[in-house]
Amino acid sequence: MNHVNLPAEHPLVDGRTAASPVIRAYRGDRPPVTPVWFMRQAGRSLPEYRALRVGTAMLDACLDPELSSEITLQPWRRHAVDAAIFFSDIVVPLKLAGVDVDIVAGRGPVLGAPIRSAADVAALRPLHPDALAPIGAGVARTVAQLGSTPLIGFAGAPFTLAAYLVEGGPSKDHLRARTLMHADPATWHALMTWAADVTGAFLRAQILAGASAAQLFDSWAGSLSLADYTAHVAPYSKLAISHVTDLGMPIVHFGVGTGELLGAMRDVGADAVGIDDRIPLDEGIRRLGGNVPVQGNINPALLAAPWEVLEAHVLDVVERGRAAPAHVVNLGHGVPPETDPDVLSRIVALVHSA
Ligand code: 1CP
Repeated sequence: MNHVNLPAEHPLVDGRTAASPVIRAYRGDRPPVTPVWFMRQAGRSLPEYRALRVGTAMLDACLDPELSSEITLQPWRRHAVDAAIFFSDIVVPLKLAGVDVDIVAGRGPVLGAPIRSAADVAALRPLHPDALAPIGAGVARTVAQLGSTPLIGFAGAPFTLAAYLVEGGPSKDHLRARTLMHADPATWHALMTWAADVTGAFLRAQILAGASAAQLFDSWAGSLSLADYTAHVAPYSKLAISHVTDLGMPIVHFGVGTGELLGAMRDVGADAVGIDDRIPLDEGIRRLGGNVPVQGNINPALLAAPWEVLEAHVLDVVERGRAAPAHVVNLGHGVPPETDPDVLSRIVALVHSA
């Protein structure tokens, strides 16, 4: 791997994480023990998270390096997962670029005003690199404690960001964004190019500060047809990824309900693909041609089922994952807030012994 543009003391360069099970698996080299981490492993399922967050708004927590680092480390200490994922949010770089966005408890990202017209998009400002200093500082504090466990940096893909920007907040079908790409392709192009540059810069800051892998979340891409995805979305995901390809870390690409898009999502430049729980993992592996490392896909609904039911399901996921060159066990989507954290610790032990 070529890491010439990473600092010599980066964990991928100085020997700490390059041979870790997660990094090996993302590169298609199956490690002896199957690695596991959970999307949304930091957050409301942990009492220690809820205690730390009292009195601090979500975005303020993301921009406080001490807090973001501590919250990132909590699930790693508790569950012995094989990777930590940096505690932040996909809308943080939008906020840092001056967009009026807040994360409303129980709802998600909400904008002061939606961004839909050519004039709205023209008023968007670039993200000044200095604004990313709290992100780099949070990442650096975190990797200083993680030792040989890799930190995964992440960012939202341009379409998922546009789904919030155009709608003005969470939506079910992301209909306005799906209309805009056809109704006003020039404005769509300008918006998606801006989003790709801002989210790419956010990802780059995390990698340079010490993250050893990158996950691009196109959570809502599953609302798109393959034709729309290929024509109006994939080029901008590619542009976002182009901000970090010179750094040589592995990239995972994940979306919800993307069974029809898996190959196209890989083709934007991903080393590994995350698969949600709507299709069996071996079917996803087959659709990817059998030669792509995968991540997934425990059904989050089963976290609250009796242990025997969940245990059989986890072992089935591990078994189906053997059809891929390598497999990182994860959920099909994030940890539900009401999850008993001890269940997650039990899954880690089970996967490691399977
Ligand atoms: O106060 C709180 O605790 C708010 C809940 C919360 C948390 C813990 C939000 C609001 N974001 C986060 C952290 C977060 N967001 C992480 C942390 C790292 C980890 O996984 O442990 C990550 C990776 C994200 C990324 C994110 N934010 C995505 C992509 C991943 C996914 O779940 O699909 C998306 C779509 C968001 C938007 C968002 N932020 C928060 C919420 C509730 C939402 C979803 C809203 C919606 O349904 O549209």
